[in-house]
Amino acid sequence: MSLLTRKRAALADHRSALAKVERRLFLRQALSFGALTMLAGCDLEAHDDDLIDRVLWAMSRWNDKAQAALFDPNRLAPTYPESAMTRPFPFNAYYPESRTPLVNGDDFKLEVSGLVDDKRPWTIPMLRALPQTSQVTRHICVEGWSAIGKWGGAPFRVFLERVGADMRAKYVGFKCADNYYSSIDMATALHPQTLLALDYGDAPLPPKYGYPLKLRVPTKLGFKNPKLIGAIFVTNDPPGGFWEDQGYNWFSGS
Ligand SMILES: Nc1nc2c(c(=O)[nH]1)N[C@H]1C(S)=C(S)[C@@H](COP(=O)(O)O)O[C@H]1N2
Ligand SMILES: [Mo]
Repeated sequence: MSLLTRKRAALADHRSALAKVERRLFLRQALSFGALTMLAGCDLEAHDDDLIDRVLWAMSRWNDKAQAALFDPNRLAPTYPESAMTRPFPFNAYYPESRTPLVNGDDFKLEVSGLVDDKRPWTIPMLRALPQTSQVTRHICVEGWSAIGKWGGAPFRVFLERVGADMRAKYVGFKCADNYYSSIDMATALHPQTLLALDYGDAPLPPKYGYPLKLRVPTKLGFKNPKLIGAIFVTNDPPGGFWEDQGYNWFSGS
């Protein structure tokens, strides 16, 4: 290989490392440009991948803390008139729509575990008996699209109060029927717009939008809105998430 070819190859490597960086880092929040420039200035070699990885994870953890500190528990996400709803509302998951699991609502039981007083499972009628509300908000996906939808259900705060959740715990985690999983910080769980959604539009969620239960969090990016929820737990151990564990920033406020 000529020197030029080798230099080009090294540069291509470096570029793909930076592309990875961009994919991994949270795009909408203040990303430390200086840090990126510093990394870009390094003479990156293939064997530095591990180091780059560790630096990026550390930056992302720092970013989580900054976002948590900046999060205003009373600031509301914008709401829209029903006429602004995107029709049809897009479907997205880590698989095609035809593979959406069909959950049987009749024998559905939501499991509740971790730092809560009452671990009794919840049926759909029990969830519907909670005070219901609805909102029209914008869903923003990291994949580069956003859409406005209407979700109805119980304020998640009310649910957490009913199960006697330890509100000083750090995280609430979710497990889904399609093996997806995610988690949010307690401040966001208690935010007035965070909904344990049972409805899309004015009807029960269709399977593709998460039947029977979805967490609608308008203050976070789409991937932190788990659909097809089967279990909820309260914990102080970082539960991570399907995309979060692959490098998407964990806090991911929108
Ligand atoms: N159970 C489950 N929830 C999920 C996902 C998934 O693959 N499985 N994908 C997430 C992502 S990336 C997005 S953008 C939204 C899409 O929700 P929608 O199909 O209602 O538009 O669901 C989120 N919640
Ligand atoms: Mo997404």
